[in-house]
Amino acid sequence: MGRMILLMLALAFVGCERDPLPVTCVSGLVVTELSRVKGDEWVEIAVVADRPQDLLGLNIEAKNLDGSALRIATVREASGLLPPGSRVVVEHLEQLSGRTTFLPESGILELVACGEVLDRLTWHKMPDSGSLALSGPAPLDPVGNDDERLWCATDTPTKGQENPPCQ
Ligand SMILES: [Ca+2]
Repeated sequence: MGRMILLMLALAFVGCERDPLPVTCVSGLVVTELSRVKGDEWVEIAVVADRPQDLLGLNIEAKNLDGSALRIATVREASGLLPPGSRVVVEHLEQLSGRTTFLPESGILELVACGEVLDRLTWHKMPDSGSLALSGPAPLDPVGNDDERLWCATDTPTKGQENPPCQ
């Protein structure tokens, strides 16, 4: 019995060494706004979990509508615990992914943590300036924000703040 516990402990240590991601996986996030302004691409994320979340280890993945050209931006620094209901902006997605551009004009964005897709969003036309924003009163959940009619292009982004209703 004692030997088995030792072995399990050893495996646990190996696991820690190889896996830089946190043991607790971030969850309960939805995308509320995104911008593909060249050199300053960002995504606004709302915390809809019932407990605070740290974005460390979150993968933000973008690809074309046909699934090609996958780009992955990984959050490698602790964000600190973000309270339920708060909004956070992850900036410079292009730099985080090691590319010059990140978000395609039409495509798919996924928030992925520990292999689980927390939210998936599809769009067919994102402007080169301003942002694409979820209409203010829209339901903040991973399914409720899927309807493209709830999203609108805006010249006045509200980075880190609640979105106004689409006009
Ligand atoms: Ca906003």
